[in-house]
Amino acid sequence: MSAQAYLSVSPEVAAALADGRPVVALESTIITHGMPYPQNLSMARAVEEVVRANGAVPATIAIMDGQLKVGVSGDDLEMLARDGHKAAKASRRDMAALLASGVMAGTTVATTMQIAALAGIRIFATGGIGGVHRGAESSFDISADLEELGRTPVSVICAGAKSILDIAKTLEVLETNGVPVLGFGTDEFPAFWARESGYKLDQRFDDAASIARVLAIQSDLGMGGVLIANPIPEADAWEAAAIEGFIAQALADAEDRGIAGKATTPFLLQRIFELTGGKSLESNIALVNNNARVAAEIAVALAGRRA
Ligand code: PSU
Ligand code: MN
Repeated sequence: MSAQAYLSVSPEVAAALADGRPVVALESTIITHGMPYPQNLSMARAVEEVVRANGAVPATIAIMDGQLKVGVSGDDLEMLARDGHKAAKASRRDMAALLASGVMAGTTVATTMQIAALAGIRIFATGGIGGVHRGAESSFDISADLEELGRTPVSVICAGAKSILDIAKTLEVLETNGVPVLGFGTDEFPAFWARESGYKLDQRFDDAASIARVLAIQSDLGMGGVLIANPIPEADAWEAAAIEGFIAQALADAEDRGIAGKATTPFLLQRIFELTGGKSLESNIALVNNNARVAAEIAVALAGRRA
């Protein structure tokens, strides 16, 4: 069988793709492992509305019932959000086993990119990507997201990487993997909750049409993914110094409890949520919506170029 045989694309998404209309992929680890219930469900629904309001069709992606599902909605979306803590977190290497067992799983940036590419979707909005963890020189903990960006031709719109990660090393690995990092209205790589990280980018573009032009050429060249870094809106942003204390505390707690491997990112997000009294989640939701808007604008511009 071909990989396509495991794909299950919703009628709405399939029709949009067949007509060459703009589609934006959305990940589901952010639902299952990135946010608590029920805020994760309202976020998942709201972000789809933002994509629609900006002229594209949303395609939330997950692994369910032994299928790679593209365009998860209704009861399935609700189940994913409600029972997400029991669901698996699907990285690239988990896919075959999860398809065999039929276990429900949220898809990470890496896995969502893979499935989007299989379905023919080129644009994907998320919150933040995984990266090189602090202390990676001893733990070797580097997210599979960075490899996937180098190899899979899907463009990811994110708000940078959280400073729970080592941002300098993350940018180095992106360069090694040949991943273009384009600032959207910024000269700096943003740090998720904060608009600035202190690390300059080589490429800046200020509108969706200019980004779409780069993506079209990247595709003509037969190259891999592109990372588009879109800072959190000013009104929802934190000062880097204000969040750093919470991050340091969360990292210390993770070490005390011996948290490692794929549990690390979800643990840190949950601890920061608790330590900020829920405020980190409000900012997280705001930046995801902002990324969905920009992703839809880019998808519309790209569809316009092809027409
Ligand atoms: N960052 C967030 N929320 C998330 C994630 C990252 O703010 O939910 C998820 C994404 O799905 C990302 C994954 O692809 O965590 C990275 O996990 P790891 O570090 O285990 O590769
Ligand atoms: Mn890891």
